This record gives sequence, structure tokens and C-alpha cells, in this order.
Amino acid sequence: MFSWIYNHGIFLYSKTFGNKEKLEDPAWGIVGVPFDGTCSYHAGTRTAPTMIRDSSYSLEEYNLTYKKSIGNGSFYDLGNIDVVHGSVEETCSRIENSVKELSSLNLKPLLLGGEHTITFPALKALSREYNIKDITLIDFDAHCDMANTCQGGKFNHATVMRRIFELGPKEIIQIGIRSASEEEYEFIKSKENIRIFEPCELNMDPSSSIRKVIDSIEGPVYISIDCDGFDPAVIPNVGNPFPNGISMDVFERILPELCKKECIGFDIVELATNVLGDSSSVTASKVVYDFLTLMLNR
Ligand SMILES: [Mn+2]
Repeated sequence: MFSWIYNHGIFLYSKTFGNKEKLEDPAWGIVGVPFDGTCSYHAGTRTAPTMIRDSSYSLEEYNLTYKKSIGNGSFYDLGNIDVVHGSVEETCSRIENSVKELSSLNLKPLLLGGEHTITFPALKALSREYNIKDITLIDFDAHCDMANTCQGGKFNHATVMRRIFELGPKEIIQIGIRSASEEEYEFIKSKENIRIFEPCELNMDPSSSIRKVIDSIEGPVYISIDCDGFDPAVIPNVGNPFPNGISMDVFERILPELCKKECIGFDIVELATNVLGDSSSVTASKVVYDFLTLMLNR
């Protein structure tokens, strides 16, 4: 009904789920997580899901980057999780329950953050369905987020990868890293199943080393895109901007390699803007659109 209405409240080209029962075939379920409770510098990630959805209305159905159409693909926009701004613990528990519910409907989580902390409860929920020991986490990020605590808290956007490491995944591969404390860097170097790729090496040679690593990944993969992994010229409005990041061109070349894998979940986090149509929101929206285009045309 009303096919002539454009609903700017949902990601463009997505379907609304309504009161459906469990889907026969797996599909992607977009869920916004408007949380910025532990942001340590510039706040504003709580408005990012709205900005990402709205910016999707500037994207053509035909994705010229990959010469494929996003079409009427199998993905649904289910709205936002009712987060609790004063409580990271309660918010994480709601995210975990929501992702479990998505799984029960045969939907794979595609989370629109929100701060980076949200990746932890998502993976925790998925580790009931998949063995965590088999899951590889791809973390696109400027910061390694491996601190044990930050601002006195264990659950924080700067400790999220440490908490995920403690869950015991097969491997954490971090792309775009260029900021860490000495302690975090020593921690990473001491672990065989954490690998980092710095932007300087990827921007010069985007296909060789990373392609071999991605090729060698077996088993389920969760992709987490922290917008600060990009160069601030690409996405300036993030919670903790850091210079000299990954270019869009390099990202567009790495993403198709990742999308050949068995992706069980995806999130985009740390976008911090409330400006309609700014380049940060449009680029973040394009990342989601690129991911969906590639996943739906496999
Ligand atoms: Mn991060």
C-alpha cells in the first residue's frame, strides 16, 4: 500500500519487517543503536543512526562503484534499540537480547551505531549461535581499543576490543590502526591472534598484504567499521578523529574481499554528527550501501 511514499525513517531500499514470523532464508536486519554514553571526547554518536538512514536517500539504486544494484534486496530496517543513556550495562544487555531475537527470526545483525562499545554485546549474542573460537573479527579502526579500563569503566568504547578478545575469538584483524598506548601495543604484539595493519602500508599497497590475510580467513566473520578508521578528510565527524587514515579508494578495494567471506554480522560505529547531508553521514551511509550491495549480489 502507498508505494508512492518515501519513508525517510528507514534505510533506503530496505523493507519493513512488520509482524513476520521467522524468515525461511537468512536476510540482513538493520537496527539503530543510538548510544553515546561512554564517548571520551566528542559526543554525538546517538544521532548517527538517523543521519545514516537519511543520507541513504542520496544513493542511487545502481551502485556504480561495484556495477551492481542494491535493488529490492533481502534486508529489513527494524528501527532503533531503546538504549539507556545513563547505563552502558543495561544498554549492552538490551543489544545482546535484540541480536538474539534477530537470530531467532533468521536475520543477521547490521547495527548502525552508536559508539563502538555496541560491538561487544552483538558478538556475545552471536557466540551462542556460532562457536566464538571460530569467529574472526575484522575491526576497521584508528584506535586499537584494547585498554583494560577507560575512565574507570570496563565497558567503554576504548576497551571494547579487549572485552571482545576476552570472549576468545579465533582472531582479531585490525585495519587502519594508528593510535594506541604503549601498554596496548605491547599487549597486541604479545598475542598471536591479533594482527594490525597501519594505514601507511595499506594506502601505498592496498591489495597485496591485506588480500593474502583476508584470503586465508576461514569460518564466520564479523565486520565492525569504526568511522575513524577512515582519514578525517573522508569522514571528519567522528567521536575521536585521528589524522592520516584509510582512503575511501583503499576501503572500496578491501570491502569486496571481505564480503566473499561468511559474514555473520556487521556494524558501523562512532559517526558523530547531527548535520543532515554532511559528507560524514553520506560516506557512512555509502559504506552500509556498499556492504549490502556486495552481500546481496554474491
Ligand atoms: Mn573504535
